[in-house]
Amino acid sequence: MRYHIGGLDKQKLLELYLGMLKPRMIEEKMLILLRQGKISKWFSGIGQEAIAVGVTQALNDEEYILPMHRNLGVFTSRNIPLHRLFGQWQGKKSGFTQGRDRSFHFGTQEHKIIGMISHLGPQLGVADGIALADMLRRKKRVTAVFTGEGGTSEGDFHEALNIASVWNLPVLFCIENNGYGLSTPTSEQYNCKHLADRAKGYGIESRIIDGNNILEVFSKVNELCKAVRKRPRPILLEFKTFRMRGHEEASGTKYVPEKLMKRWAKKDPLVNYETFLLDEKIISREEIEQFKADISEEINLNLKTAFDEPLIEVSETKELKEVYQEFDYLHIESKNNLDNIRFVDAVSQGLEQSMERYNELIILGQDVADYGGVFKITEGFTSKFGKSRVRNTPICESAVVSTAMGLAINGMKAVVEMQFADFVSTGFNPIVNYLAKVHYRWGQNADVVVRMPCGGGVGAGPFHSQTNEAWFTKTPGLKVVYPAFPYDAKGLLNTAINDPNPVLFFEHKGLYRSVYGDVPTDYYTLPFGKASLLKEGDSLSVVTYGAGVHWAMEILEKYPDIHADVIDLRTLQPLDIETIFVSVQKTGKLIVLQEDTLFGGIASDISAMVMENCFEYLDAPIKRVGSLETPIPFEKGLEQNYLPKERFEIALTELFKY
Ligand SMILES: Cc1ncc(C[n+]2csc(CCOP(=O)(O)OP(=O)(O)O)c2C)c(N)n1
Ligand SMILES: [Mg+2]
Repeated sequence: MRYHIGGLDKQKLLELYLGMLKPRMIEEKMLILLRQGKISKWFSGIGQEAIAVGVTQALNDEEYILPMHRNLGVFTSRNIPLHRLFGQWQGKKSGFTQGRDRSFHFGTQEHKIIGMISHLGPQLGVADGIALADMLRRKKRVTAVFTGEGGTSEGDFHEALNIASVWNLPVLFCIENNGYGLSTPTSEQYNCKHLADRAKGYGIESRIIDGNNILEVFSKVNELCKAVRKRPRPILLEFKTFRMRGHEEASGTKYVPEKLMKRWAKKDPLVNYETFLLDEKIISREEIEQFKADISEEINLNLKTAFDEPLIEVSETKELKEVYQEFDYLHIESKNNLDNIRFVDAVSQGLEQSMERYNELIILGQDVADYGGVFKITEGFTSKFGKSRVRNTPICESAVVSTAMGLAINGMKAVVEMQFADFVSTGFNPIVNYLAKVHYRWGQNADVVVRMPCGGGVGAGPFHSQTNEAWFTKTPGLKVVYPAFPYDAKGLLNTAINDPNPVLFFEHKGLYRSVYGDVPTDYYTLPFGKASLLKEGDSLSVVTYGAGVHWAMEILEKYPDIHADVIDLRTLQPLDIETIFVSVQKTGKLIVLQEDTLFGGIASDISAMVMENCFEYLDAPIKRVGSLETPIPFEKGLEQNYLPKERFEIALTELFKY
């Protein structure tokens, strides 16, 4: 291996050596502990240390770095106290996730390290968001993000590179090409010569770097960092290296040809560099022994601290509480200056006034800029707030949601407009796995609202009509809002944007231009978790939300004998179950109406909760009404047959007569 010292001084040369020595020694210790059954799983980065260490040392401490599962060198280079790392791996309190997530699955704002989620790809879009926030604040900073070559096959990789290119974001995309993704060799992973060549397709620069040569890694990345800080842009780096151990220790390396192993063993980044330093008389054998003894002592002392730490205390209340970031709801009253406006205008007003309120609130979505979005909710926003805050995105929901997450990590707020709620399926992964879990895992909030124009009755067929809230009410960590009236839509959207937690905000597009209401012209908020009682009666209780509210009210008009409590849930998570209980205890009969297909929807859970808590009060079996268990058909008659309005009428009268 050839080393070029360039302008590096002795101190830097030693820093790079020690930077690699420490993670190597920690890993060697971990392998012993693993064999002794003292730790559970280990993903080895032995042989790849030069990349993590070289890249981290090229960044400034305030620059974010987003490592993967083999990048121990990132964590040690940012000087995390070792007992905290060991505590993390043992699920101890001194770790970073309070026993809630393992290995390198954590982030720490203190060290500007944002760890991965198992799904690999979202990491890349998150880096885009972090870099976007830096760029909007005109901070001359670089963000570095890692992926394996296997991870580059995920759509997220392509989406994130494309976004970074279109927006010219200062991100270093670092591919560690170590020959294998689990047992899959590169020949079965991709079909181009170098992954770096892919950069051309996205219109960005790339470099191929010898990932086992610490001086090459550091010097080249250091140069690139300087260049990117000066002129922000994304760069794709392919580090050629090799995975010297199994995917994780248990899975072995039987499938790796021995010849390859031998060839790469000769390129060990630590051994070669050490030899070079000795040959050049930059370091002596005695010094090396001393360094090793010091690190060994540090490891042992810190291991003892971690092992001595008691097991984490289990508290159900604490676990439940920390799924969400605490949010002090601030109630802001309207000043009674009312305007009769449509649902769609109320959403637009709420969004506009929130944009005025928070100058670090960013709107992301397809066609949301000058075009104003397909429903025209952001029409005129660019002239008021500028294109940097009202951002058209390429068609890539997953990386856009991840970008919003990155904005939140870097202290901003984001609203993502799904063009249609149906398309959230291609952004599903980061919502349910990243945004929903991040606060519980390591205390980072996801200050993101995803707006979801949803719902049927508009003749739009199976891919533009779904009301898919049940995909999200199932997932702890998300809040789900579903207003039925303009007044609620505006007040709840304002709260959703104030709330630092991830909120799925459903807007029924059938209501957009058909429902009018009196709405205060100025800013106000409404609380989550408070249903509204639209109508009071003692015959039975109707519980519903969204378009269901309007169907129920319309049908009840036809039956003046049925005196119903009509409860509009407004938010599904949190759910105002108390209001439902109180009503059922009064009426003794409950019918729950939802637009979504019935099975697995919120009506089923409400029904179960009422059964469990109000059984003695019930005078009839609870009725649940939802759409037919089919995809949503497009033709008018078929769609009407699919939707639950008519079935609701039958069920309502049956329940009344029961
Ligand atoms: C979405 C998803 N698919 C599959 C996996 C299982 N898995 C975890 S790591 C990995 C291999 C990744 O290979 P690469 O990106 O090359 O990284 P390396 O492990 O080689 O460092 C696989 C298949 C996963 N965690 N997430
Ligand atoms: Mg790999």
